[in-house]
Amino acid sequence: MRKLRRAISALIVGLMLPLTTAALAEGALVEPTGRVVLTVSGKISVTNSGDTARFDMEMLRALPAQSFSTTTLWTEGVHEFTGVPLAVLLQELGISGSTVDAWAINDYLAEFDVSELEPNVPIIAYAMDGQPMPRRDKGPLWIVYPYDSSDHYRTEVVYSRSVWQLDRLDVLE
Ligand SMILES: Nc1nc2c(c(=O)[nH]1)N[C@H]1C(S)=C(S)[C@@H](COP(=O)(O)O)O[C@H]1N2
Ligand SMILES: [Mo]
Repeated sequence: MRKLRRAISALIVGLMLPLTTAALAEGALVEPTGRVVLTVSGKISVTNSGDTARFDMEMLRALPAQSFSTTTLWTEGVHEFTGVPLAVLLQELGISGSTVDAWAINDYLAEFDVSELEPNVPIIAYAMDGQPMPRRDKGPLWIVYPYDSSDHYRTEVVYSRSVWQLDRLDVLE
């Protein structure tokens, strides 16, 4: 009898530990205090608002940042863009899907293959030349590639993935 009880206790502890660890990991994302600029839904394990992860600008700026200078088809001259790499953001959220839909404020949609993402390209840019981008200048969030650095970034597919006024990501199977 005592043996059985010990076995059950061990079983309960064994079951509880991973649950506790998962709960802690899921609680890791702070709540937005400013205006929400990006909502991530779908197959993510880190959330702060029901099944979604909502970010204000401050939360995005707190993630590892990447900057590069490039021209774009849609701006004049060379500009420095700063943001969080899409791959880094997805990793922070513990995604399990393989496709990501990126939606703009006007419901424009572009699809990304997670396996094709480079560690630092593209970025979800939140600043151009160190300044926030207003909506009329493709902001506040714009998926940007270093177009000048390689032919591979000067293709119609990459252009179509250069979603400006990004406001939602949805992680799919
Ligand atoms: N928010 C948003 N981003 C967008 C688009 C759009 O319509 N809305 N068009 C995409 C496509 S298909 C391309 S080729 C490029 C260039 O769009 P343009 O032809 O309007 O310059 O921006 C991409 N990013
Ligand atoms: Mo396009």
